[in-house]
Amino acid sequence: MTEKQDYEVLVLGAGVSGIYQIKRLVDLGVDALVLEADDDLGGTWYRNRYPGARFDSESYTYGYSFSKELLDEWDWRERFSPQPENLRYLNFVADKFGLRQHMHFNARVASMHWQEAKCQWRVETQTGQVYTARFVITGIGVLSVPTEPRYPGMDSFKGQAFHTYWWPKEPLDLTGKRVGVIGTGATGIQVISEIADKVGELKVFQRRPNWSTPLNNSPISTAEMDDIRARYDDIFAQCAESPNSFVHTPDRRGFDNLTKAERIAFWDELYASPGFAILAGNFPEVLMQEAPNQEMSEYVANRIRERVKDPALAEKLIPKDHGFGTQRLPLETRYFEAYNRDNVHLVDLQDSPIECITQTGIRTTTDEHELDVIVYATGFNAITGGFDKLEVKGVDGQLLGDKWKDGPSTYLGLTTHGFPNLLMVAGPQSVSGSTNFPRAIEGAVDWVTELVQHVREQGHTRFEPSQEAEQAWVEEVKRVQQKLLARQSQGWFTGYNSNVVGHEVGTVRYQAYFGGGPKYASILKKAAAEGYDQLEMS
Ligand code: NA7
Repeated sequence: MTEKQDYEVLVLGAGVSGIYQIKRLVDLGVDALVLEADDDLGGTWYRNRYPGARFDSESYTYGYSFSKELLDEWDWRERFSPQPENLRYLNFVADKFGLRQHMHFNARVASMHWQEAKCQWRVETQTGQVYTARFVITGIGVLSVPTEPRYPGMDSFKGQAFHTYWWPKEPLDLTGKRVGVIGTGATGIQVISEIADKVGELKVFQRRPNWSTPLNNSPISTAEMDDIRARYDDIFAQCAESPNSFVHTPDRRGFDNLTKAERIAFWDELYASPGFAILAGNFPEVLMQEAPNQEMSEYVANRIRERVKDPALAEKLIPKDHGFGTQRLPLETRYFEAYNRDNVHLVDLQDSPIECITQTGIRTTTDEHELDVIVYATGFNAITGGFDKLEVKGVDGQLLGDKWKDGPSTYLGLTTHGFPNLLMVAGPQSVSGSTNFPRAIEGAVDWVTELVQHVREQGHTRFEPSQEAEQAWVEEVKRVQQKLLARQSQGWFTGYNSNVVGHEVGTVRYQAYFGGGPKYASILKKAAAEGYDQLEMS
């Protein structure tokens, strides 16, 4: 029997986005299939198995909100749940709603070509399997393409070496091992904190330090979970009103209306509060204006100085090149205390850059570091990386890669001109890269699904955004980004990645919409209410 190849909708990716997307389509009776590159579902939570991987979002704001039954049945055990539990949750959802039968695994899409005459997409996997579909919806994630440095000799290392994204599935005993971690972003900080007291010796290769503040994780008791369950409506309503879609809302008392002592007392509270309170519950001025940002940065620097015993080492861990919150804020659990341990050593790459990887470790300009394991916590080709890996050919054979050569260009982060019937959940220039991810994608999946329904009901077969609508959205994305102190930051939010050509220092890209969840939701709602009049349909 030959396998069915033609579907009305193909969904790319069985992560957080793809799971909800297929649920909505199946409920509507749409003939749809998910193609997943990996051998199982879960996306980010399937892959990132490194020790310490966990939510920075309160767990109960990360779960899906669409099903009361699901909310009733699932118990979160920690305020910031770890990766194994998160993967278990996504499997629970897929199994509960029978979604696995609508997924093909080991189906890494290599190319997607628009066939105008047939008004359909021709999708081919790396193994040569061909599918066709009227609509394609991507749910390929914002942090799904890991990037490694390009140091000479990387292949010659005789020990174990891997990117955190590819941390081995089989248990890895690090007891007594000499481990090197390159990178101190959110991932590096999680892994370093977790393994510091488990390895023989840990060397952290830091190029630029990041600001980082306590996660303040704690278990969730049964009674607390019952209370959370009773408040789910309020919790999700609170997220819907918060710019970053967390349970934290900015403090609008006015930075200058308080004395410095009052501000510090407030920051002491935030420093001891869970999650992103210190970012999302802070004064908005901290992220928008130089002087408040400097005062806040100095406050956090002093907290680091209190926690790291060696003053010279503390200074090396304090960022000097960017202000607090202007890059993605990693949250930590005893990260700074790790450096007080005798078996943990910071290798400052600003003093002695890496020259090469050798058979036995890492050579810097001044030292030879003998290692058993090298961990590349070196980040991702964020937000647009998943698209760069696909050969997407639109109208008249235009390549999406060519169109987006200098940065993405979309209408609402969901569609792009010249690529009909292509919808992107968590696409570039949406809020998915800049807010609490599941809150953003639920809104996007709902919008996308309702659009597909609308197109079908109107008897149309093709749509794409007008060039003018797309241009207007790109201008809005730029306008908002230019208001933030983060606009020049060397972080993945703004497309920086030293390991990807075209993303190095000095290149500013407009990859995400920073206007906040509530504003974005209202823009989507308006677009739908106005009959999607910015989309050309036929
Ligand atoms: P990030 O935040 O992009 O951090 C990557 C880190 O790796 C950062 O410290 C980089 O230093 C460092 N890096 C990257 N390339 C190199 C080379 N070639 N040499 C030395 N150091 C290097 O990625 P994460 O995985 O930590 O976090 C990504 C998101 O995943 C995170 O925000 C969460 O949402 C989940 P640099 O700053 O470039 O000097």
